[in-house]
Parts: sequence; structure tokens; C-alpha cells
Amino acid sequence: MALKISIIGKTNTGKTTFFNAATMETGEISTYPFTTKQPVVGTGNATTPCVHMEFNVMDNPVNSKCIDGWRVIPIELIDLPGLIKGAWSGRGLGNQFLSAAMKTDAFIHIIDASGSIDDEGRIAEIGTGNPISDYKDIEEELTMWYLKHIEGNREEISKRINSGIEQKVAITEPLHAMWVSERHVLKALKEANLEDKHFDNFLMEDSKKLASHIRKISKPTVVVANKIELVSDPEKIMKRIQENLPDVFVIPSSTDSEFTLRKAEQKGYIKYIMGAENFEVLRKDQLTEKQMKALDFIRKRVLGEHFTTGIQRAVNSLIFKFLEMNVIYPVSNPEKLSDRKGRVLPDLILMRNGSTVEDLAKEIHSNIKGVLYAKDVRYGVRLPVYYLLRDRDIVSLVVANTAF
Ligand SMILES: Nc1nc2c(ncn2[C@@H]2O[C@H](COP(=O)(O)OP(=O)(O)O)[C@@H](O)[C@H]2O)c(=O)[nH]1
Ligand SMILES: [Mg+2]
Repeated sequence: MALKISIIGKTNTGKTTFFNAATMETGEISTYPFTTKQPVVGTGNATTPCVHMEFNVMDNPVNSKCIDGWRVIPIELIDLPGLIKGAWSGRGLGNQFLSAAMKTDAFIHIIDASGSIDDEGRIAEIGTGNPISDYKDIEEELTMWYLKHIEGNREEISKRINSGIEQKVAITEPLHAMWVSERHVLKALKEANLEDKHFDNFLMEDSKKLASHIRKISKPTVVVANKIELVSDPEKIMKRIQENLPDVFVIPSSTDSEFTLRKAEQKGYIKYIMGAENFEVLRKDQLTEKQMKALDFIRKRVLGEHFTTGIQRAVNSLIFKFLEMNVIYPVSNPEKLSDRKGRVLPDLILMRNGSTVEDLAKEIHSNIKGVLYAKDVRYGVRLPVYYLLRDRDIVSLVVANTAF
């Protein structure tokens, strides 16, 4: 199952532009059926250097693509309408949007680094808005949403705890629909120093602290400081944002530029690999002067100063750094690196760090009976079922039954 990421933030920060640029490769866009102003779902990509070069083979990708040495892994992106103050209490269809946002693994939170929106998300003069308080406003809405689901179920949680259910279990129950697990709640209780306090004695400030920790732990987030090319001194702005939000991973970005580059690539005007630090103009004769200027601007002011447009970096850091995903290549023929049909390195599976050979077996074949061990293709050694898989491992499972 593909990982899911929600794109959140105030209105006009560039969420839809991010989504459009990130999903352009596949163009698969569908809508959630249950609201009028709907969250939009599409397929974006995480990218990782493919192992086919290391083994000097041609691959036949099935569940992903291989473009110029990069494995392109599908992930699901959700574009949400802007959140407004009071969304947690239902303002501006807040209930629908927040519940859709919660049914995902992680967030990309976009802020307008150029300060060209006001605090209600209306377009304003550059430099007049405040991306730091915009960030905090949205975070407050998220925390309040978790708090609402804790406090709103106080009696029920309390009753369950007093009937002998573990505190972490009872608190997790009303949060299941928000993809919160007992592991998240236990960690949050520890971090909020509430592990030894009885839930009945939680003050409102305790519950809010817990809500804030659950938010951070259960939805890893990267912040995208967008419209960076509009800023005259981007280094200063980035420094200010980072100083004010020390616990947050912030990536400078120009979603508009990525959109332009991918469009130009799609039309064959340029050669550009998503997330790359440069591009090559192929059809100069077909470009207007204005288009050439736009590309030159991107080369100089976006790629030249920030290395990338930030989009691919945001998705990749979320998947590989914050969700701690490792890339695993399962094959059935370790000599040929192929599956039963002879396709070389067909699939790549994202497995959370800490996953074992046994977890991989379950992921690939839910009906698997006895996996005996795995063979590590790179080093030619046997890996026991409890072996912790590492990034870029290529493994061949050896099973007891011949059911597959
Ligand atoms: N200069 C600049 N404008 C951008 C960028 N990304 C988005 N915009 C503009 O900001 C406005 C809002 O963008 P949109 O993606 O609809 O924002 P959303 O409301 O957050 O979905 C549009 O006019 C975009 O063209 C960017 O990287 N740079
Ligand atoms: Mg939008």
C-alpha cells in the first residue's frame, strides 16, 4: 500500500501548485467522494538511486519506474483546501478537511516564505505576511483537533482506565481513526512527562501538552518555505524561520518553478529529472524569449541559490528521513536478480526501519506460511527471519511451503 502524505497549510501558500507539480509525472488524479469542496488525491513520487547500476544489469521495473538511474516510487498525495482559524471546531468545513488529513502517514506543511499572504490566507503585498505565525496557527488547529478528541471522550477514556484497561490503550481508542497507535501515545505520554499521572488527574494543560506531542509523533512533518524566489534575501528569511522554529525541518522551495520545469520537460523543451540541481535546454529554437527568461531565472535564482526547487527534497526527506523508510528489493532468483517471470529487479518495497525478513514476507505474501530465511543477494549470505533489513537490501526469500 502506498504511503500517504497530506499537503497542509494556509490558503494561497502554494499547496495546489505543489500537488500539481508533484503529481504531473503520473497525472493520476481522483477525488474523495464525500465532500463538496473536496480534498484531491493524486500520485506523487519518492526517488532513490536504483541498485541496477551497482550490479551492471538492465532492470524491468514493475511497481515503480527507473528513470536515468533513479527509482521512482509511487506515493499518494492529498491536496487539502486551506485551513483557517477555528477549523478544529468545524469552521470552514474544518471537520471534513481535518479528518481527511488525519488518514495519512505524514504531512507536508507549506508556508509562504515571501510573506505575500495575510493571516487569513488572502494575497497581500510581499513581505507583509508572517510565515512563522502562519505555521503556528495551523499547528494550533492540529493540536486542538487532537485535544478535542481526547477531551471529548474524557468520560469514556476514564471509565475504561478505571475498569483496568491500560492508560495508553484507553487514550488511543478514540484516536484510531486519526491513525494514532498505542506506540505513538506511549511515546507522547513519556515526552509530556505524563506517564505516571492518572488520566483522571489530567488538567486541561496536561491534555493539551499530550495532544501536541501526539500530533508531532504520529504525523512526521516537513515544512516547505515556498515562493522563496520572490524573497530578496532568502538566506536571512530562512535563518529567521529556522531560529523561530528550531524543532522543525524547513526546506526552501519554489513550487511554481518545479511546475514550470516539469511542464517544459513534458513538452520536450528541456531535459530535467525531478529534484535535480540543473536542467538542459533541448529545443531553444522552440522557446519564446519570455520562456527562455523564465528558465534562466529559475536556473539562477532557484537552482543557483537553493540547489533544487525543494519539492522532491521535501517528499524524499519525509519518506526516508522522517518516516524512516528503507528501500528493499525482493527477488526470487538471486543469480539473475529476477522474479519468476525473469523480470530483473521488478519491485521495490518501502519498509520502515526496524522491519525484519519476516515482516517483508508478510508484506509480500500475506498468506505466507513458513519463511525459513532470506538470502542476501549482495553478500551471498543467509539472513535469519529476525534480521533487520537495511536500506537497498536485495533479498530472496526461502520458504518452507511451495505455495508461491
Ligand atoms: N511566486 C510564486 N508564486 C507561487 C508559488 N507557488 C504558488 N504560487 C502562487 O500562489 C498562488 C496560490 O497558489 P495555490 O497553489 O493555489 O495555493 P493554495 O491555496 O495553497 O493551494 C497562485 O497564484 C500561485 O501561482 C511559488 O513558488 N512562487
Ligand atoms: Mg489549493
